[in-house]
Amino acid sequence: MSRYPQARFLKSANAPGQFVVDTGAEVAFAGRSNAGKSSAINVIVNRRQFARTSKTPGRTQLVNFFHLCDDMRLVDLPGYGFAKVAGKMRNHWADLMADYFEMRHSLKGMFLIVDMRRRITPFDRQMLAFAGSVGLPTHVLLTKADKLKRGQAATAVLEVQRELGDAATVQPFSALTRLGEDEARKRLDAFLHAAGGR
Ligand SMILES: Nc1nc2c(ncn2[C@@H]2O[C@H](COP(=O)(O)OP(=O)(O)O)[C@@H](O)[C@H]2O)c(=O)[nH]1
Ligand SMILES: [Mg+2]
Repeated sequence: MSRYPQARFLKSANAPGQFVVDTGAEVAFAGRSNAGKSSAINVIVNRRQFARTSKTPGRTQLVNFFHLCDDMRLVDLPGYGFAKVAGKMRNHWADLMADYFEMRHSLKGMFLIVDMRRRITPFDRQMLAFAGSVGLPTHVLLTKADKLKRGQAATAVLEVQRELGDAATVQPFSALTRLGEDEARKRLDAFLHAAGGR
């Protein structure tokens, strides 16, 4: 059963004027493209094709809003293979992200999806900087844990934890084996239900 039985896609936005009404609470999901963000969202929401995996060209460069329950939302942020983005496009992306992080009162936390084998990339540092600039708590899912041996996975978690320090909490995750799904949902709920503003 889905943990969020009413979960549904709301709308995609390419400009701040298109964002959904800024009430209630929302948590943003960010990740370098191909890190496994859509797969992680599908596991957490417990719906197979919720946020489509890979190949949905139209939606991947937009801010996608999903209703979870009551006045609570999950927001799928655009992720780039950072180096590949041409100048103009990257500027548009950076402006859109800056606007989103600065203006959203309902934004309560960020999930950053990181491929455990690649560790923290420049894209991830950029997203951590956006979150840090507005005092937003961040939780890192080190995903694709199934691709590493257990010891290597544990080392990756420790190293990333050490690198990020107080900037984020970190957990191992796998969309394939569903490792870490309960911990991830708990953190998502904690962000959504956190009292007060940031
Ligand atoms: N083995 C493994 N593959 C994964 C995992 N998560 C995602 N993938 C694969 O990685 C690729 C990119 O995943 P996707 O969720 O589309 O990444 P996104 O671009 O960040 O949304 C797809 O081929 C997925 O099947 C995981 O936890 N384990
Ligand atoms: Mg995706």
